This record gives sequence, C-alpha cells and structure tokens, in this order.
Amino acid sequence: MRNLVNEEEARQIELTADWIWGDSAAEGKVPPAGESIMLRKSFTLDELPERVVGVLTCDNAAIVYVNGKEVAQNKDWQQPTTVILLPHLKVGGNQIVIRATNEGSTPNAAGFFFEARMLHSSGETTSLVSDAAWEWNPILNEPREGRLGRIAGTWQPVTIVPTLSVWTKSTAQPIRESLALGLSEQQPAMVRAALMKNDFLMTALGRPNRDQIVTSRPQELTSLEAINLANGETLMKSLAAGANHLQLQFQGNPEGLVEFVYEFAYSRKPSQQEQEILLTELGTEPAIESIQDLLWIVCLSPEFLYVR
Ligand SMILES: [Ca+2]
Repeated sequence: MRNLVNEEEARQIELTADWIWGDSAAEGKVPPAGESIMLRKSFTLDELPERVVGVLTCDNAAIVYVNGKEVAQNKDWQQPTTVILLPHLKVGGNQIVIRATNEGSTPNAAGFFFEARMLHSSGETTSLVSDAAWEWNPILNEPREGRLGRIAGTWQPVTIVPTLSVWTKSTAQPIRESLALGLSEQQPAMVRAALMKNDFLMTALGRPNRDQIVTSRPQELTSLEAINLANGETLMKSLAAGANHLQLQFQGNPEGLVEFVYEFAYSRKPSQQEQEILLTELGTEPAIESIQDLLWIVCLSPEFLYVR
C-alpha cells in the first residue's frame, strides 16, 4: 500500500522522538556488542483513541510488549515496524515495554526509536514518542509464551543517544509514510449490506434481490458463487490491497503475519503444522504475491466460508 501514501503529506509529518538507550551509551560511550536492555513507558488514557498508529525501529533488534503481551518484533533497524496498538490498549494505565538488543562483535552504536500518533474522538491528535521520560533497566524480563513476565531490577531514566545520520537517512521517510498511512486509513466498519451498492461478489455470496422475497438461503455453493470466488475482480482487488497492507505491517515478521491472518479469519491460532508449511512457503521476507496467495487460501477455505 506504500504507493497509495501521499508522499508529500508524509513529508509534512514532524518526527519528534529521540533515539534512546541505557547507561552504556551515556557520555559518548559506545554500547557493547550483544547488550540487551529493557525500556519502558507508562501512560494513562482517559478513553480509547479512535485510531492509533505506532512505528518503531531499533539498532539492532527489539521485542515489543504492550500491557504485558508481545505484540511485535523489529529485527532490522533499516526496516521500521508498524505496531498494531489499539487492541492492546485500555482505559487507565498502560505500559509499553521493549526488550532491545545491540548486535555486532565489537562495541557499536545502539538506539531505540518509537513514534506514535493517537487520534481521539474529540478530533485531537496526540503523540507518544521515545524520549527522556522513558526508563531503562539492565535486568532482562523472563518471557513466557509471548508474555512479558517478571522483571527485577531498578528502572532508571534513559540516555538520549545522539541521532546518527545513517539512522535518519534510511528510516525517517518510511516512518513518516507509515504514520501517514495509519492516520489516513478508513477504520474498518461493519455496514449493513442493504446500505451498500450491490456488486457481483455480494450477489455471488447470496445478497437477496430486493424485488424477490426469499425465506431461506441455500447452504451449497452455487456455480456462480464458485466462479466469482475463484476469479472475481472485486475479491481479487480486496485481497491485493490487503496483501499490500499486511506486507507493510509485518515486515520481517512472517510469524506475526500468519498468526494475525489466522486470528482474523478463523478466530484461532494456526496449528504448528500449518504455521510450518506457511512459513516455509512465505520465507522470511514474504513478497506481496505470496501474501496474496495466503489470503486466497484462507478466504476460500471451507473453514472461513462456512464456520465463521
Ligand atoms: Ca548496533
């Protein structure tokens, strides 16, 4: 969906986050290779925002927990990760915790960057960014099954890391574009079919003709339905747009992509076997075509068509 983002509009977005790290980056020191630290930010919400978009990146890698649950990973600082935050937020106190890791074989630069926008029902937009108000902790969490787990140790104010031009050069514009996309996007809304313009796909899926009285809908797939589902243009375009969006959201995180699609379509997690087969086919950086294929498989499966 990147090509649908208005690049000019994105360029207007001012990024205000700082790159942050722990004490090993203080006073111009260079963090050791392989160092992992925890970072956190607590904040309060009076009401749930209408829309939230968060983008982050970490030199070199980060695991993101929101209110105790793992929600995203960033494995390559050159490819910022868009985080789906809204389903994990709640009214009252919230906490974002990051397990951030530096890599390499000798001391080298490390930094974590997070920039989010929240659109409130009042029409006001607020920011949530990595800055001096964040805290860090040298003691790592003890994660279990995607949960944050316990963290001992003392939380201290973070170090603001001087921004490297190599960081901003490759991440600033993609981050702005992801923010623009997240803010401009239409919220998915459920609308009664009767209020929508009819199309072939809806007809194929059994939308009644208003001039005919029907008292039941057939359970069997008709030829018309089958043909429309197999090569209808409406469905094809929807799945293509969905694949673009998913590729942007789950860059470098094919596991997250498969889980998201399964939870969204089937309301369940993929079995280990399904996960293995799909990840083998998708690879580590799934192409849009591969994601489209995944969506075709899921949307045409009897489990989705009949069970949901
Ligand atoms: Ca590094």
